[in-house]
Amino acid sequence: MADQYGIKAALERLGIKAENLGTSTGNQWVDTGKEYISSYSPADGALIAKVQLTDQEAYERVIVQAQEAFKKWREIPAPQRGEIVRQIGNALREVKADLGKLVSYEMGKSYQEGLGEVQEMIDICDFAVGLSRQLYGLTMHSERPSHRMYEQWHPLGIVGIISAFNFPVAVWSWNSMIAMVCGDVCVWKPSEKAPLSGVACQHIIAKVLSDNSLPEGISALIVGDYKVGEYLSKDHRVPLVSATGSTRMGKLVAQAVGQRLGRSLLELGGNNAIIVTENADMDIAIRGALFGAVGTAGQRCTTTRRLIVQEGVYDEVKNRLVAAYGKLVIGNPLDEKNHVGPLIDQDAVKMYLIAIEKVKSEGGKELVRGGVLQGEGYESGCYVKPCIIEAENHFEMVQQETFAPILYLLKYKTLDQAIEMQNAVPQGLSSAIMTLNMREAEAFLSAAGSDCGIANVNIGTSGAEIGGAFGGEKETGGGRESGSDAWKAYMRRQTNTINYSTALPLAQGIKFDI
Ligand code: UN1
Repeated sequence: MADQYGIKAALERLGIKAENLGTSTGNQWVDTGKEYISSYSPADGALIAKVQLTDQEAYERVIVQAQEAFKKWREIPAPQRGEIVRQIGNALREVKADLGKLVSYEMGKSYQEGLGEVQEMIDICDFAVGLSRQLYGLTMHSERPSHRMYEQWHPLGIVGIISAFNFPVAVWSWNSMIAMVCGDVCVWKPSEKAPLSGVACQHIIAKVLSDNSLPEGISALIVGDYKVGEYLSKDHRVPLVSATGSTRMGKLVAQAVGQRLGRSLLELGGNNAIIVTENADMDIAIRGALFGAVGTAGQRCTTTRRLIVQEGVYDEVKNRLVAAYGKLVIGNPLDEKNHVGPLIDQDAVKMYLIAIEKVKSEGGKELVRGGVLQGEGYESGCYVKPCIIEAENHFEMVQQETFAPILYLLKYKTLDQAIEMQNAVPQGLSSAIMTLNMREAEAFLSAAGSDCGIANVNIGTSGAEIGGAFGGEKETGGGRESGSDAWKAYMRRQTNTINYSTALPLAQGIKFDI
């Protein structure tokens, strides 16, 4: 492994060895004796390290330990649980550069975005600490005299977290930090495409838990593919499974969890659009579209996949975007001069190529040509050119999420048409409008406007802050994670009615005297 970016030292400080166990009940690692999966960097194709797979037996140990830990963790007052999360946030501040580097190297996003991802973890820790004193329930007036009614929120138990490769650490922390202050214990299955980021986080959290003499089982790690994910989704001891990934995966999780009437929290595919009206600030529109489409090499669930442009400004937008794409520098994500890094692996490259061919066969016209980069610096075979394709909204490929930097350019006449196009896809995660016209902006945000979970004005579709509830509608799965009152998904609500009178009046005035 060439080490001009200091990867070796970062890995060492994060506790990553050549071979790592992949199952942890908290501080204790379990040797399953099973095979190891290899984590290769899409940046240079090098083997970073290996991680051992979790088997059914080790999974059992994890769950039994988590059940035990839950009994103790739920007894600890929420603000004290918040104190533990505060310490985790501080530990993350200390390793921000190293963890950001690992995320960048293992997943392929730029180092800046790797740092941003760790910052997102720190932010959610801060949010969760405050939340630990604000797990509010309502009080109600009883219809009966000398009765009191209120609701309280209790922890659920074990929360299973299945996360995707593209945000290998932040999305876990959105779930786990909130779940932890809520009094839940967590079992995390990181993506098998970025397992080292998971192992690194487990080391960080384990130290905080053991420094505070907390029991094993509060935050566990399991590693593997969908089969290990199935352990969680089929397990009735896991009342909530929070899953991030493709719609295909989400449907399988939802079915398995639904089968046992458990709860699932799904954050699945997006097919996000920006509407650019004739009243847009063009500098903002172009910059927003550019980062939205090519940031993380198009591998965010919030990536801008469609640009819906008013016909009067269509040529201007097209020409400026094409010029901007011409300035993009593609290469090693750890080299800060590069804007765009690699796709996660060669399968993703294949999907990208298939999508381009397919959309062209449907009538799409390549404005900025795609293709796979070869030669020095591109040896991993995972680097592709961000491309722009003039297309129509109803094309089969335009209706789908391809996790790659392909931007579809679409034309509209009236805002109603644009909103209709924006909504006419199966997914409903993020959306945006670029306009300085208040009527257009408000129409887009109204009930008859965007049908997405996220709708922005003069901001691209990606880069949401943790303070809001994150997630989307339709095939995006309906779940909400991170800020606002998303915490309620991690708790169970209990309605309590207390009678402090000397009689037993029945509700609804029912008489039942003997
Ligand atoms: C994801 O791609 O799964 O809004 C999450 C964003 C990031 C999170 C993306 N804060 O782009």
